[in-house]
Amino acid sequence: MVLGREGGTYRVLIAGIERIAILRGKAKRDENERAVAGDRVLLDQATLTEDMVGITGIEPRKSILERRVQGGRGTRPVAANVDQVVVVIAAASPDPIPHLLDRLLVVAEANDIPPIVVVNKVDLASADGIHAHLSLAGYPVLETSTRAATGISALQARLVDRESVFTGPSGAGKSSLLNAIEPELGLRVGAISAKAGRGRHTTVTATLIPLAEGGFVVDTPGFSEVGVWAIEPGALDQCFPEFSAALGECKYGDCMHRGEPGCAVRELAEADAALQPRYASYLSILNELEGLPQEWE
Ligand SMILES: Nc1nc2c(ncn2[C@@H]2O[C@H](COP(=O)(O)OP(=O)(O)OP(=O)(O)O)[C@@H](O)[C@H]2O)c(=O)[nH]1
Ligand SMILES: [Mg+2]
Ligand SMILES: [Zn+2]
Repeated sequence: MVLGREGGTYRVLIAGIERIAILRGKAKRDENERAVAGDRVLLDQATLTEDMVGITGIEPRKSILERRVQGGRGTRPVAANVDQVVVVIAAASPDPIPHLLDRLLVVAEANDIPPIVVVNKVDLASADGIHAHLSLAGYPVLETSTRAATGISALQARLVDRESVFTGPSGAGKSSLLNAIEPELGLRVGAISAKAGRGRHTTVTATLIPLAEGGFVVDTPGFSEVGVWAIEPGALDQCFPEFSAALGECKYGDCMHRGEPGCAVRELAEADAALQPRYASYLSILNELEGLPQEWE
């Protein structure tokens, strides 16, 4: 299991022990076959006794989280085999922005990685608004407070034996939650970490942190900046689970669910007030996607 990469070397976990590894042979020649955090790799047995273990190949990935290369030339893998995205938002301080939450959920959906939502800081305000916003989407919504020490074990149970990427707005309490779950981590808490992190996003790859109970968390602060860019506009509707009953029911097969006649998605949204903010997020992300140069251009 690859925990992370620093330049040309990898930190890998072999039978519970962390070792340094480098690519060898075919794995080294094939530039596209770069291993990333979360990859299961094949090792050269003969190198197990050496200082640097040889990686000879990468096992097929069950999922891959990708980020756009700066300047828009293709994508680059960030983390492999991610099982779930944990979207952390605060009930207050900073106040939740439903549209930002929806963007993060869309990024997870577009990468085919199931998300869960954690509403932290419930000691400051109620999570009812978030529950209402997501009532029809069907995502698990947990409530936590690191201050009041509530909901931590329920979140911890969700992380066991899985690889989870934490994402969410700065100040929501991601590092605080991880520290509450795994006190040995000693992650930096406070607004400063975001600023320091932002500048490094382009160069630092994701790092997997092993959890004592089994499982890994990924501490890339950049996931929220992976952005919605890689999504084909016509596939955005599939990133909103509550639209599913209406998909395929529109009058036009290529309906984008804006104002087209006979649009089943729009009818669904107009019939149910609970769906309207999510539909508004859909429209806003759609406009954004169509304003950006596409991958095939
Ligand atoms: N009231 C309250 N404050 C909290 C809670 N959890 C974290 N905080 C505070 O919120 C602030 C931000 O917490 P962090 O854990 O650094 O937030 P983060 O999501 O990691 O932020 P970035 O690293 O900037 O993305 C800190 O001052 C924490 O002490 C909570 O449950 N309740
Ligand atoms: Mg943090
Ligand atoms: Zn439609």
